[in-house]
Amino acid sequence: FTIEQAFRGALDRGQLAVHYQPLVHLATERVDGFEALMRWTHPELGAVSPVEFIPVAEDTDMIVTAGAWLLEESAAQAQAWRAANPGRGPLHVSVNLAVRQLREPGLAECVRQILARTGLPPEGLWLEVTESGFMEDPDTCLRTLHDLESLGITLCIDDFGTGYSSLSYLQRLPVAIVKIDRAFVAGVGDGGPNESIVRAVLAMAHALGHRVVAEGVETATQRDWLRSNGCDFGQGWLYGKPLPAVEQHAAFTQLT
Ligand code: G
Ligand code: G
Ligand code: MN
Ligand code: NA
Repeated sequence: FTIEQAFRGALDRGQLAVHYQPLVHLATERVDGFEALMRWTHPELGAVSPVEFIPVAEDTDMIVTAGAWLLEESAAQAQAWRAANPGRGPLHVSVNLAVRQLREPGLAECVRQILARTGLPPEGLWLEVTESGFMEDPDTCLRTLHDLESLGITLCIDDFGTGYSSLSYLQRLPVAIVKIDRAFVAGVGDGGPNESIVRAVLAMAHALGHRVVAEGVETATQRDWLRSNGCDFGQGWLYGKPLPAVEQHAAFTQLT
C-alpha cells in the first residue's frame, strides 16, 4: 500500500493525534500558548513524520478533512485549558494551515463555526501559514487571510526566511506574528553569522508592527541572546518538546 492509501483511513481509525509544544513569552518566561502539531501512528509503519504525510495529504483533499479535525480538536483543548485556569490570562493554540486549506473558499466560515462550537474566543487562536504556500494562489489566499483576520484571529508567517519573496509578503499579508525558522535560530548567542540575520528580521518585523517568535530554541544561550535582542516569544526543546495534551498539562502548570 502507499502512504496515501494508508493516510486515507487514518482519521476514521483513530490513528491521528495532536501534540502541543509550549510557546513562551521571553520577557516574562510565561507560557503564552501552544503550537498544535499533527501526529500519525500507523499500526505497521509506526510513527510517520508530518514531513512525509502532510505533503501527501496536501496532494489530495485529505488535508482539508484532517486539518479541520485538528483545528477543532486543538481549539477545544485550548478552551478546556482556559476554562481550567480562569484568571491566568491569555492562552492560545497555534495551528498550521496547509496551502490547500488556505485555498478553500469556505475556510473562514469553517473556522468561525469551530470557534462557536468550542467556545474558544478568536484571540485564543493563531493560524500559521508559509510564504511558499501563499505564492501558489495569492489572490484567493489573501482574501481568505483577510476573512480570517476579520474574525479576530492572529495570523503568523511560519518558517520565515526559508521561502521566497519574504520581504514583499511580510508587508502585504495581514499577519501579526513572524516565526523565524529554527535554521536561523541555531547558533545565536555564539557570535555566528545567524545573529546578523536574526537581528535584521527582528528590526524589520518590529518596524512593520509584527511580533516575533524564534523557533528551535534549545539552549539558555540562545534564549538569553534572543531576549536581550528584543525577540518576543521563544519555542523549542529548551521549553518543551511537543507532547500529548495530558502530558503537556503538567509542564504547562509548572511553566506558568
Ligand atoms: O512536528 P514536526 O517537526 O515533526 O513537524 C514537521 C512539519 O510538519 C512542520 O513543518 C509542521 O509545520 C508540519 N505540520 C505538523 N502538523 C501539521 C498540521 O497539522 N498541518 C500542517 N499543514 N502542517 C503540519
Ligand atoms: O515548521 P514548524 O515550525 O511548524 O515545525 C515545528 C517542528 O519543529 C515540530 O515538529 C518540532 O518537533 C520541531 N521542533 C520544535 N522545537 C525544536 C527544537 O528546539 N529543535 C529542533 N531541532 N526541532 C524542534
Ligand atoms: Mn509551525
Ligand atoms: Na516553523
